[in-house]
Amino acid sequence: MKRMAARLLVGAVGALMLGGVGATRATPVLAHGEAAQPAFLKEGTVAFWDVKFSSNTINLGQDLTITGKIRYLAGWPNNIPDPSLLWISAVAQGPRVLVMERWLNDEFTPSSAVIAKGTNYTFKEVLRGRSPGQYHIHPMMASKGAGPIIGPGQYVTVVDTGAEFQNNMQLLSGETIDLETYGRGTVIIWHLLVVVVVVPFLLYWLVRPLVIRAKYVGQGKEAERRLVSKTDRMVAYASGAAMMVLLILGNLVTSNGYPVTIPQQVIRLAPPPLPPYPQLASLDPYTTAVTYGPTTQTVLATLKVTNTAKIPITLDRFATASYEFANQAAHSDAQNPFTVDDPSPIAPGQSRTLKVTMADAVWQTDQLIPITEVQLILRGVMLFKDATGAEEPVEINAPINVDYKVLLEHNSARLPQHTNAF
Ligand SMILES: [Cu+2]
Repeated sequence: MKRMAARLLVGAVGALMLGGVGATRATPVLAHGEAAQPAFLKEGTVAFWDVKFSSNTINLGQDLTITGKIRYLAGWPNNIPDPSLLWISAVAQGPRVLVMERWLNDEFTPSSAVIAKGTNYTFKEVLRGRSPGQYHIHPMMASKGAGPIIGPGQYVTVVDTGAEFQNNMQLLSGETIDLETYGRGTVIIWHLLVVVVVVPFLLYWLVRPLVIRAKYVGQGKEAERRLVSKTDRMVAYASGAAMMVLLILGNLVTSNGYPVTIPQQVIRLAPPPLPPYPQLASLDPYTTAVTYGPTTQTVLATLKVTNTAKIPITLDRFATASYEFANQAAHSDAQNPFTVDDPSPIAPGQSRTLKVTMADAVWQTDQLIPITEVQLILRGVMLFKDATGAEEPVEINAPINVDYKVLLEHNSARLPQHTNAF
């Protein structure tokens, strides 16, 4: 009896450990792990700019609107399937907000949207505060084949008003339900019933000493017969039968309880195209040169720009991953500024070689330069602006020349130094 109790204890600990492995979460990293995503994925897929949050504080149950512009880059990485479907969503630390509305190109898009690379879109999403606290929230473009691609995030505080949060919805039958609590009792009861069948089955097998069973195999055919006993078979049949009864019962109870249902709808909406952006600038891809200095964390981009508009233009911003770098000459308060060697406007028809210097720690801290990847490329959108304020996003897709000599010296400086004092 004592031995049996010990075995059960070992089994229970084992079950807890198995459960624990599944439940273990990665050590929290800064924000949402954007830095851990490979550069080709975050820079080469979707560029975000003009992302705006309507507020940084909302009450519980109140709405927040995120708007912005995106481009599915034509230079989409060739190791990811071409984009075809988009589901607009948001990232927060768990289900802290609800997505109430999704809009693409000013079209209400409650379903997945048909999209294509090399295309610009505008988006809007309405989020509702669901649980009080402060959360880092990003717009997210869940793209079939590429996964969730997140845009610039911001901290949002959901203020506790003391009221209980409700997510009411009227059904087609006229009945109003609260999605927060609807069917909760049913879910709990069915989970418990399954646990009643599954946990004893798991414990029954977990208490078997594994090593002794492995020894039977080593001892040959005669001993092997002891691996699965008559009782083992009975337990398996009984558990299987109990599970079958539960499934049939579940089906009957549900179809009787909810006689009128419709299947979940699969609708794919192609948004109306955006009015085209004005043609302001072209970049010569063959003379574009990008170098990166690892110790100075500086990207130097040499771009041959031609003004294809009828009025003067300037390079205003550069959008890549969830960053929007801005020309210091026009944005003195920019969070991620860059400088242009000649900030004066480019005249219509004129071609000029611009030297753009982007000195920023985020190149390294957010691993934006794909030093360890097979495509050492800078990708994103250069935003050109004319005197009227009109803008054109122009894609850049240029190989990066990393100063490896400096990188090697930088790395060796961090290695333990040899001494010759033998
Ligand atoms: Cu975040």
